[in-house]
Amino acid sequence: MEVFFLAMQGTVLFGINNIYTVRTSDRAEHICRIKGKVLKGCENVYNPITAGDQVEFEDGLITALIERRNAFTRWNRKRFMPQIIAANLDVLFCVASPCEPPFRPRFLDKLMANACGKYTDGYQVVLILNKCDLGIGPLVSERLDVYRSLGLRVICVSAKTGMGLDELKSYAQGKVCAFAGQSGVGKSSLLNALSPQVSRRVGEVSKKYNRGRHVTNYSLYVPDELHGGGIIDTPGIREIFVDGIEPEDLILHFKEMAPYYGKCSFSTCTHTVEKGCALRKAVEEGLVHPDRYETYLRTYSELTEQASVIYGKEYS
Ligand SMILES: Nc1nc2c(ncn2[C@@H]2O[C@H](COP(=O)(O)OP(=O)(O)OP(=O)(O)O)[C@@H](O)[C@H]2O)c(=O)[nH]1
Ligand SMILES: [Mg+2]
Ligand SMILES: [Zn+2]
Repeated sequence: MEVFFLAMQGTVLFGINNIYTVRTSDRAEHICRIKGKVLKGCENVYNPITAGDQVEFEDGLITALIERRNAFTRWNRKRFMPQIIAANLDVLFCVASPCEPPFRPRFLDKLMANACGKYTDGYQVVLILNKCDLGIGPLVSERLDVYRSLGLRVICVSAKTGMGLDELKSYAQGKVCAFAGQSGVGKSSLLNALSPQVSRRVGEVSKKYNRGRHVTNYSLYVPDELHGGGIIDTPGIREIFVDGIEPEDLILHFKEMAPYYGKCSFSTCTHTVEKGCALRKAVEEGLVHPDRYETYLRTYSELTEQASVIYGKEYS
């Protein structure tokens, strides 16, 4: 007798060593591998499938990836490929802490510019400042004000004391949200605090180096059974390299700089050194924060390096 398996559709909760746990709408979980060597549409990426992906599978084999609505990705500089971190999001929570590990605004600038990359239509970016129980110093406070002035929503919380968690919870409810950020800022602690049924491992921040220990090593989607949506916890990022942005378009990914696009003396202006550059003038006049512009310059130079590797393009 022949046995036929019907193709089913489900959401990827997590994958470890190319073995994926896929959840169907009846809440059953299925252990699956990818059929064949490479899944169609997943060529030239570091990892074909991630938490939040929708897939078709049959008899424990994933046969197709359903086209993503969007994804949070980053450029894997070692492998020269994009890395897909979380898929099909409504919200990306960029998580930071005021200290332990230190607040790194340039990292956040890049994380947020990256969040507007090519895959990322249609998700909100929100800044979560965790560990507020440790106090917020004046420098951190000043940068938070800069972010707020750009229209970015900032939610101050503490996974430890529970402060601000109601606001975070009500914002997240019914949405697919992912936590992204440096190691040790408390992404897994926040997931544990918001989803009492979960107890993900959390790790001490190294006293010697004042940074996290990269405790989480794979993305995990925890669906919210009651309200729909859910939370994706992701591994800490040491350094973020933006993915899917052409160097000449980078200016459009910094909200306050975008209005200067096309306003410079030269139409090919890279906004790095040129005379008659409208963005440089805005920085000089104090209309654009110099530190954010510094992030632009560094990211531009990384992107041109990336483009020269991928396409053999040369930028002056
Ligand atoms: N004081 C304080 N400590 C916190 C808070 N949230 C988390 N921590 C601590 O910060 C450390 C790191 O927390 P994790 O949740 O493992 O951080 P993570 O961002 O998931 O780190 P990776 O998985 O390595 O990316 C742990 O020692 C937590 O107990 C908080 O709100 N306040
Ligand atoms: Mg973690
Ligand atoms: Zn310019």
